[in-house]
Amino acid sequence: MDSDFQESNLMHAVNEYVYGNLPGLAMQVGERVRWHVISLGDEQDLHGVHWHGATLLSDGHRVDSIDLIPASMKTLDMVPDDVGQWMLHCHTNHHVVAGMTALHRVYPTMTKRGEAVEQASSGSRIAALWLHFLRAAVHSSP
Ligand SMILES: [Cu+2]
Repeated sequence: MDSDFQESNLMHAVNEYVYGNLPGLAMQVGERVRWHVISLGDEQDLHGVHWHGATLLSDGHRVDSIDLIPASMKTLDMVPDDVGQWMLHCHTNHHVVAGMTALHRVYPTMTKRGEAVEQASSGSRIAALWLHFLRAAVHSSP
């Protein structure tokens, strides 16, 4: 079978969700967030993971994107400082076109009375988020 045709029938997902529909990537300003990112698959699964709206520490380097080769994992630390809804996605063109995007939401820190605080004191908790970057065949009804 033609390899381009095969590729056209694959979706590229983050935790099995595509096109920004992955729930649960929520955090507060100033919170310490640890991201564990994993690439599964074969030589087709070379990912360039890019976070918008924040930077991360990876092996002592301040980054907003990383390379992720197949069968590998990286751990990165983030302290978000901008409220908003931010995209994270793969930079490999045919992956992002086939769905490899997600959104992470950064909320303001609230006081007990529900008022937003400009900057949270860091270190309140560490949130661990796991992301799996993989592709899967499109299933269709017979
Ligand atoms: Cu990718």
